[in-house]
Parts: sequence; C-alpha cells; structure tokens
Amino acid sequence: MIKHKNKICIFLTLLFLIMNIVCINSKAFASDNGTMMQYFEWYLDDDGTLWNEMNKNSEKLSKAGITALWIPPSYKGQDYKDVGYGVYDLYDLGEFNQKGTVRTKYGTKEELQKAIKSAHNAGLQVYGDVVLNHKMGADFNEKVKAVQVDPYNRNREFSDDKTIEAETGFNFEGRKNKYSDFKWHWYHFDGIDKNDGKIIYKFRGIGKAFDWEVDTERGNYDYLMGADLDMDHPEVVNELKKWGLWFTNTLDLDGYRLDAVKHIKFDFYTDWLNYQRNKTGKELFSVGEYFSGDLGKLHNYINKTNRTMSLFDVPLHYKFYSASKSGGNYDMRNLNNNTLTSEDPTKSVTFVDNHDTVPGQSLHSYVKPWFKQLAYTFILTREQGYPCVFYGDYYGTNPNEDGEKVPAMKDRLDPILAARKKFAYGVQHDYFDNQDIVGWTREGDREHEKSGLASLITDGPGGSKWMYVGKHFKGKTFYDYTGNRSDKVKINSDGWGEFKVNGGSYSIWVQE
Ligand SMILES: [Ca+2]
Ligand SMILES: [Ca+2]
Ligand SMILES: [Ca+2]
Repeated sequence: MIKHKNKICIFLTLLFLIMNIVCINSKAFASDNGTMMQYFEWYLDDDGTLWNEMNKNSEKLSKAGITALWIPPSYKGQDYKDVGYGVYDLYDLGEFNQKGTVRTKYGTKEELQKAIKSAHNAGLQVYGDVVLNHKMGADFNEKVKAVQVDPYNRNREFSDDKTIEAETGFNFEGRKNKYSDFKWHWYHFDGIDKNDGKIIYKFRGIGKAFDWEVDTERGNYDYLMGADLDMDHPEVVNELKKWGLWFTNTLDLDGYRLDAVKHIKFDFYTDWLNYQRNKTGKELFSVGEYFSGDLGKLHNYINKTNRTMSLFDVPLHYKFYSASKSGGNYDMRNLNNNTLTSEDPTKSVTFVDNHDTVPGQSLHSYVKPWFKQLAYTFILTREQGYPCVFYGDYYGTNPNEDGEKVPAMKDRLDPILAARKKFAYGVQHDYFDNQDIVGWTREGDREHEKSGLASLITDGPGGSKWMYVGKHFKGKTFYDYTGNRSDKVKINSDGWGEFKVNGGSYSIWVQE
C-alpha cells in the first residue's frame, strides 16, 4: 500500500513537472507584439552622442514595449553634421579621419558597436539605414561629357553635349583601402546636379542612361541628388553587395531601412536583399522608403521586388496629416481604406511622422500634436501593420531654423505602448461606422494573460459605441488604460459593452 502510494506520488510529481515544462514552453513561445522605433530625428545635436545615448536607453525602451530600433545612416557623410543621407564613405562608420572628423554626427564606430550590443542584450533588434541612391562630398572633380535635362521632365534633354566638371571622384585617402579598395569614378554614376538641383546633368557614354524601372514622377525619377549611382553598371552592383555583407556582419544587423527606393532601379534591391539573406542566413526584415501617397505605386513596387520588403504606409500618414488639420471635419472611416495597411497588411510599416515630415523638412506633412495620440492608438492597438514610433514624437525634437519643434509625448505614448505590449492580441472587430467616432476591439489570446481591449478615437465630439469584445469577458469590468476616462464599463452576458471617449480624444479599455 505504501509502495503504491509512493508510485502515485512519483507519478503526480512527474505529471506536475511535465505540465510545468509545457506551461513554461508555451510562455516562451508566446511572442509579444513587435514595435519598431525610429531612433533619431533630423535636428539632433551634432555632438556625437546618439550612440552613447542609445546604449543607455535600450533597456528602458525594451521595457516600454519597443522591440526593434531603426538607427540613422551610420557612415561618414559629407561633413560631421550630416544627418547621414549625404553619404561620402559607406565603409567609414566613424573610424577614419575623413571629412575633417573621425566620428560621424552620432559618434564613433566603437560607440556604435557598443550601443548595438546593448540593444541586443536588451532584446531589441537593430535595423541599419541603407542609403545607396547617391554619394556626396567627392574627393576630386572629373571632366565628364553630359547633357542637361529638364528638372521636371528628366526624359527631355535640352542642351548640346558639353564637357562639365563633375564631383564624381572618390578615393577615400583617409581609409587607405581598408575593407575595400574600390574607387568611384564618373562612369559609376548617371548624373549630377548644380545650383541645388536647378540644373541636372545626365552623363553621356556607352550604355549611359537613367535607370529603369524607377518612379515615373518627373518622367524618370532615377535622379534625386548628389552623384547618382548607376545601377546598370556591374561594378557598382557588385561593390554594393559586398559592402552590404560587410556592413551587416560588422554591426551584427537584424534588418534594414532602405532609403529612397523609388529612385533606385526596382530590381536592384530584390537581388541585393537575396544576396544578404543567403550569405548571412538571417531573415533580415526590410522596409523601404517609397515616399508616395499613390497606393498603386506601392503595390507595384512590392510586386516588382517579389515581396522581398515591406514599405512604409505613406497613404496612411497623409490621412493622419489631413485628419489632424481638418478641425473635426475629417471622415474617420477613411482611415481604414485605401492604405497599404488595409490592402496588404503584412507588407505595411505604419508610422505617424518621421525625420522628413517634421516642420522645415523636405516632405513636411507634420501631424498636429492633438491628433498624434489618436494616430498612435490606431497604429499600436490594431492588428494590421508593423508600427514604427518616431523618436521626435517620443522624446520631442530640437527647434528647426524657424524655432518650431515637436513636443515630447513620452508620457502620453508610454501607456499606449504598454497597451500594445500587454493587451493588443487576438481577433479584431471593427466599428468604422461613424464619421467622427471609430473603434475596434481585440478579443485577446491565451498566451497573454488578461489580454483583449476596446479602442475608440474621435476627431469630433465625445460619445460612446457598443462594441463586442468577447463572450469570455461576460460580467467583467473594463477601465480606460490611458486614464482619459475615469468611469467603468460592465461587459454584458453576450460579450458587449458600451465604451466611451471624450471629444477629440482616445480611450483604450481593458479588463480591470
Ligand atoms: Ca544607368
Ligand atoms: Ca537613382
Ligand atoms: Ca542611376
């Protein structure tokens, strides 16, 4: 009898252990929602401290719900103040004395590597910013035969061929051939500009032409700025592939943000990304910057690149922008149609603003502060899209030339980020049935305890909406996690509740 009891005891203990292992494993497999942060803004001080700041902040950001950082272009620009898009030397990550400085705007290579290590230790992925459309700050000029083209229709040539002085010679003397002995010459490029883009020259030569297929704006939008790389030239393509592998391995990157893809031959990145993925064996998540409000163009690019990358949902950003300026007269139902997120959600990266849309920048379309919180509630608590939180919204930006700045919204954004991390799981139900108040619910899932939520946003007066959140919440009480409302909502026996929102505001209801 005692023996038998022992056996039962051992059996129960074993069963308990197995159950525990199963439980622990299912917890380990329960993945939290992914949230990217664009870890820079245009007007950051040029004091070389960003990498050290990132080193210190990684742990905090991870706890706040961030899972990946998109870092700014980290190679030597035309001068130490360059944000990174005026690329001089792709192999100089703040290591060589070039352009009058060793460090870049953000710090040294060593500081960058430390920051990335800290980010990885905190469980954050790191995406590098890849700028391959153009180069700037040439070491010497070359004489090149060229023709002038109409800046508004690049297919129209309007001069005789002439010989011009072009800033196209790059020999990187400060680097002394370390990592690569490739030297750039005029024949690796398609054209340059003069007078801040008022004059555009297309180079002449065997096989020289603006690349195709690219965006059709201005006839052929291959040329954007600087010395435009010729992606038809095999030496260029090979060097950029080789550099990509060096860059990815040197910084142990987990993915990329690809700059200005609409100005680069569409099949270039398909090939480049396949190469990096095959050589590294990594997934290398990638998002392209195709800055256009024309959804058809985004679909076309995703198809032409064989779905190898996601794109930023620019049409959704423009909707946020117009809603924020419409003084309550925006039809909020529009947020959920004709966007990349609504039509191709797995290839969409959602964002509210970025370094280019802030006041004073080239794509100025800044979402007004009162609406930003509504927009973040939208991108962070809905199922569709991979959201990207902008550094300038979270920490605020420095003032631009006109003294305008973006206020820090960290205190308002942290609860929305926490709501995403804890509650934004499971089946979604949409209530886009009113021009002012729209809402959606998430039923929650088994892996995230107490998950499930009900979100409301309105650009007009406050009000309420009956929404279904799930039968399993029957009899439970919900409260507004953002703190905007202080009342409670009781879920009825069919799983419905009447959720409220204040005028021009947002609320995210979760179980008490
Ligand atoms: Ca070309
Ligand atoms: Ca180009
Ligand atoms: Ca080109």
